[in-house]
Amino acid sequence: MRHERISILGLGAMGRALASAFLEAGREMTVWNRTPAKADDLVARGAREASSVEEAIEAGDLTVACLLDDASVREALAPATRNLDGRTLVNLTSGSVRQARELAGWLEKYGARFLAGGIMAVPPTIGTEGAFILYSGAHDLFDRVAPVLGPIGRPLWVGEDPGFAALYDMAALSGMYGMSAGADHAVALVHAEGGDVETFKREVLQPWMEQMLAITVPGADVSESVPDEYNPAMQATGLETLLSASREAGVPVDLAGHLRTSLWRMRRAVAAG
Ligand code: FVH
Repeated sequence: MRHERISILGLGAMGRALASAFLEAGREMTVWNRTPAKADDLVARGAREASSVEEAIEAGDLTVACLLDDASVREALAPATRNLDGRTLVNLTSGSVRQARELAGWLEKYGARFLAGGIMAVPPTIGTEGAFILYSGAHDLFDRVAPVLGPIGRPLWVGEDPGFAALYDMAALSGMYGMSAGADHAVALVHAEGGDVETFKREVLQPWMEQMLAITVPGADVSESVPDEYNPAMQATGLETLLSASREAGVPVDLAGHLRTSLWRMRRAVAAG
């Protein structure tokens, strides 16, 4: 089976970035979007516009869905179930582990082969060196389609379980949001106590986060994975000090919800000896 003709369902910010990267790589493209006007620029650059999901699926060796959420994927595919037999669908729409597993089962019922995906990039970084895309599902299918999908970002297979791409995607997002919430909280604290936010960001926060990111990503059980010098009791006390410093500065500790997760893990580690 060839996988060189690609159809894309969904031309939001991400779908358009994906289509654009495929076009630049010389792939034969068919695009579909619920609101047709979003295809104009891609059509001017050589893509073909399908007037229905059925037509898009028929036109591609491989169909990539990148829609708002799981419900929109189900809604878009519902009229096309008869076109799915023998087709390959890659879903790059964000969703939960359960949704990915259920979609895999549903597509299998209609004879389609399926890879679930998670995009570790934002539209402007699609196709750039740092971009990578998580895939889960049958390894033989991944091996076949990975070279075709390469132009949008480095393909990374994370397991046979179709839910794993979503699992790692959501977990990585949690890390990212925790990091941004931490940075928001840090800036709010410096601002509240009259510090110079720009200098703090540039000379303290950024180099500190870069240094720490390299060494402090913990294991599943913090008590088993912390190095000796990373004393959980000291960390728990430090986190409590940080929470009281925030209260003193009048910065809501809700901004630092991630600290409570860390504190909970440290206390468990202390309790476990
Ligand atoms: N953009 C980003 O930074 C992130 C990066 C990580 C991955 N996400 C996920 O990618 C999915 C799409 O995101 P997007 O940025 O393209 O989102 P929008 O620009 O809002 O476009 C949404 C598209 O979905 C179509 N759509 C919505 N509902 C339906 C429906 N019921 N039936 C068919 N299509 C639907 C919408 O169509 P229209 O409004 O233009 O007619 C857009 O094509 C998403 O899962 C992110 O979490 C992006």
